[in-house]
Amino acid sequence: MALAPALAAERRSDREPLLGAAGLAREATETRKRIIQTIGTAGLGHVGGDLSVTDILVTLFFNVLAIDPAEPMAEDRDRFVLSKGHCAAALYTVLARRGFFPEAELETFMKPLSRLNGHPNRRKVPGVEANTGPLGHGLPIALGTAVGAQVRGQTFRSFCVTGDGELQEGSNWEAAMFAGHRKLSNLTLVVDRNGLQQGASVSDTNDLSPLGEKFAAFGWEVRDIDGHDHAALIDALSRPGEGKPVFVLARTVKGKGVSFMEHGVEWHHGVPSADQIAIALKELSA
Ligand SMILES: Cc1ncc(C[n+]2csc(CCOP(=O)(O)OP(=O)(O)O)c2C)c(N)n1
Ligand SMILES: [Mg+2]
Repeated sequence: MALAPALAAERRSDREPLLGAAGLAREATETRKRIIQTIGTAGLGHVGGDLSVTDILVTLFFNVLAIDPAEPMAEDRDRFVLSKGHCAAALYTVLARRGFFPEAELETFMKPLSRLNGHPNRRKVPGVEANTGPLGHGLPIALGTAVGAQVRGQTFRSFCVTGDGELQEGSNWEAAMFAGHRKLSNLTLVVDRNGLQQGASVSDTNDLSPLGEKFAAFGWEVRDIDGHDHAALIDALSRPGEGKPVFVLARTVKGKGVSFMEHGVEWHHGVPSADQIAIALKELSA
């Protein structure tokens, strides 16, 4: 098989980031408001995990990723896989606000004939790298892109975001083992460590602890951060690994930003009422 031509030394990410930490904080607030409105309109969604992953996604798309909405499938783009595909509303909101498709389209989320399905589809939505939803598949896909880049000498980076409950899926550990073996410094996995899964805490269900130590034992460089701190996220995400894949243990709060949703297991896929939406938007605007 012919190998891809060598790519220009300058990566897309050598361009200036669109937003710094302060701008990301403002963008994350607007994104959270839009997610709540989108889920309210749809009457469906996974608001808790959307709000916990918002800062991670906003930092990736507005600061870190080498991507271009005008050329979503450019060969040298960074690859980003949202493995926790149930949080499609957060991904769509960030993609729309980053310019991949019109923001008004978010109003069609989960409506009949909309391309904004409950789980993201790469054949329908520009900027979606992989079809996800069944938990445990995103990391193996991102791993494959990173191995491909390593074999072909391509310079793009590969990123994946999983949930923490999702890490109970065995496929992740097979991928983690192989990434360590291949010393894939071009691969970064972020876990949205909100401590909750569907209907229960992760620690009560199948405890992952000590999570950082497990990834370190698999040959990963571990960066343990506050997953809502934009400066920490920029630092952890923008540096590739030093001869190892990078595991960003992003400590987050499920339902982050809305007082009555924070840490609430019922908000995994709870849908706010009109009154609750009004309170949430007011809190986020304060
Ligand atoms: C293989 C598989 N099993 C079950 C589900 C149903 N499901 C959707 S989200 C979820 C919980 C995920 O928890 P976590 O990974 O911690 O996500 P987050 O807290 O970020 O929402 C489950 C069990 C699924 N999507 N895929
Ligand atoms: Mg979780």
